[in-house]
Amino acid sequence: MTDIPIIKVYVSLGSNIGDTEDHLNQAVARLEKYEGIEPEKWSETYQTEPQGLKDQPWFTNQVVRFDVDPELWSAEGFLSTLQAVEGQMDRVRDVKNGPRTIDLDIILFGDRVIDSGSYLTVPHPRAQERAFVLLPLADIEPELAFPDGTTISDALQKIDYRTEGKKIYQD
Ligand code: PH2
Ligand code: MG
Ligand code: MG
Repeated sequence: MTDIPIIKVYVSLGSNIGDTEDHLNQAVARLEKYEGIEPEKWSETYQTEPQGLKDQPWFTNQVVRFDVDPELWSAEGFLSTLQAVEGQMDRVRDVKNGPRTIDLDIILFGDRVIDSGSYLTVPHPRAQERAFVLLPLADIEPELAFPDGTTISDALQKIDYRTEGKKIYQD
């Protein structure tokens, strides 16, 4: 018997409606109930300027690392569970990039590179451009490199952003 190693899965959590911190905690608590999904590391939470659609409330963002059992979960299966939790939490997909009670995005699924069309792309195609993903990721895995070799500090050097305590400004 060979041991199949767990997969480190980094998930970006975001909320900009209602009690945003509570929504992030609730999402992690719901995911933890599934066999083979264990939250392992939590970043700080940040208040972040909206990217894309500007005319909406600031977001609370966080990155959480889950240890995932690959015998129980494929990346697609894990994504459908994230979407199920979003649905349980009254996420309504109306305005693209608009306000949401909870958004759960896979940033990295181990070192896997997946492009299964529009359903799932891993690593997340915009992760390296978003300070609200990179800074929380650096809290929990400062030395992390994306599968293409880009480190968090490489990516942060290429974008314009500024911080004020736990606030992240990015146009
Ligand atoms: N999510 C988006 C679009 N814009 N901006 C911030 N600051 N945080 C987010 O989580 C976010 C966003 C689409 O999912
Ligand atoms: Mg998103
Ligand atoms: Mg999403």
